Amino acid sequence: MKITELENGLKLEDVKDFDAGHIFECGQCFRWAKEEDGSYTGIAFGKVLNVRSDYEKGIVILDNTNLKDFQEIWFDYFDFGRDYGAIKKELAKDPVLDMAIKHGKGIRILKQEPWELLISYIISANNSIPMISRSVGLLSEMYGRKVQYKGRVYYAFPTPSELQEAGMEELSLCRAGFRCKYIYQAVRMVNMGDIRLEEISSMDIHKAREELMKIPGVGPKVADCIMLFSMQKYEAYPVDVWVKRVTEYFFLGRDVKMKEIRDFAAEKFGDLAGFAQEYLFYYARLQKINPDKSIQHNFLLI
Ligand code: 8HG
Repeated sequence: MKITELENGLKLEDVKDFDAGHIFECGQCFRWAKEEDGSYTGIAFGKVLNVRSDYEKGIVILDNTNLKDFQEIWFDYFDFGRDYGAIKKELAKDPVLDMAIKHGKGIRILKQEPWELLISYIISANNSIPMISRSVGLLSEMYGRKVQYKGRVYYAFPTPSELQEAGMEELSLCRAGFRCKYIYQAVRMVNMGDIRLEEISSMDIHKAREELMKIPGVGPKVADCIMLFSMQKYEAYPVDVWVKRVTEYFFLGRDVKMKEIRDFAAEKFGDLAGFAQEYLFYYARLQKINPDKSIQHNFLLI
């Protein structure tokens, strides 16, 4: 990758497998918004960044950053150290994955922050992506630090100590409904040291899942999302309704229990299950796969 410094940013060339739209709209993150010019602006690690990309030319422009932050934050955040070409090649041996990858070839799994993802995915339970984004945004506006960029105000995701100030009633203003009491409890568990997210990150997937599930509002699916998107547990295969549908529809041909889907993914995709999951999740939502309607299989092979 070639890096050139710009006025208030960086130009990256010879970048492979990077499409800002795929990355920010595949469903893994909640704090990035598309601008009128097609670029995306978001906030992570307390910093606002604007990203535009050209997949075919292999160019990525990062605005509002510098070389130091790129090396310390964004290189890892965008998982630039990983060869997604090799992952796609391996997964595309399966015709269903081949098709899903064609639609989301520029997806990369972001390395997000465990604390932010714990709360975001507690909010995600039985919720839709626009509603999750709204609640995470409101929580940040109420308790997070203000950051300015191009005359607009953005809000960092609040730290555990910033959220400690929030009572149950105030928390309900983030409109996360019944999940607010879980946020309240999770904040306290982390601040009391009952839950240590860095320690959990270094555990194997089974132990990490078990520990995360001690937190109210965290079931196996929420735990798998947190592990995949912030703890580098790439063998996790979070089974939400979309992944359930797409796995049943294309691979299993019948309704099965969650556990059976997880076992199937572990057997079929192994260490790459998490990546396979994200290509499939994005594809299923794009195609609105619904097994209740009699859609012809071939119709979807496009
Ligand atoms: O990237 C995601 N993968 C999976 N499997 N589930 C996700 C992702 N992102 C996301 O928000 N979810 C969950 O799917 C949260 C919510 O339960 C539902 C929204 O469609």
